[in-house]
Amino acid sequence: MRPANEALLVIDVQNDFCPGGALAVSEGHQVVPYINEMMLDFRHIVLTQDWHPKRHSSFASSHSGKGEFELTQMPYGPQVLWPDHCIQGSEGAAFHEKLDTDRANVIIRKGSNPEIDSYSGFFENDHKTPTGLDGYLKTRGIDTVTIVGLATDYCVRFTATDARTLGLSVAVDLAGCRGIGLGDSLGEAYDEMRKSGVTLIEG
Ligand code: VGL
Ligand code: ZN
Repeated sequence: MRPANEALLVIDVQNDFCPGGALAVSEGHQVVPYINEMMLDFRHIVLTQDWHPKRHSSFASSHSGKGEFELTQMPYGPQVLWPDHCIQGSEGAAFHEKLDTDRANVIIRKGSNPEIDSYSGFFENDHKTPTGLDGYLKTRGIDTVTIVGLATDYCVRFTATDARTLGLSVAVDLAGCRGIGLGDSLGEAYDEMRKSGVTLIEG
């Protein structure tokens, strides 16, 4: 059993990021048995859930003349435009049915503000507006996190680098992650995570 200062952060293991979903990550569902097994080893477990209102500004369908996976400029910086996904209350936003959600101590929902996307479990994409997860971990005496989930190159990456910025010790276990892969997004994610002091555990 891991000590009480450690938590497992399980990022966005939701139907829309699994094969058949609106923003399917190839082999996304394969992380589920691995993560269920890992959860047995941790005293603190946090799940994040991507949770968008309809017509969210990160959806290509909310921008006329823009296509899915195109880049656009938002007031807070560049933003990839995604297919509609993880709509609040939809089947696509639900956790994968085999994920052992009963073991979670807390579920952080993110991406609910229509004007701004939120990849990280800690901050919205303005890198300023907190979700409250930092406060949760600090008040529970947690200073070390292991991160798994979907997708390696977006929500896992930004959760990991924000955790480092907040002073946590961070490992990403790649056997429990799968990526989207737009251009070199995966290579860039590995570089940025390494540069910020994240330990990458090779899958
Ligand atoms: C994610 C793109 C859009 C993720 C969420 O979970 O990595 N990616 N929304
Ligand atoms: Zn999203």
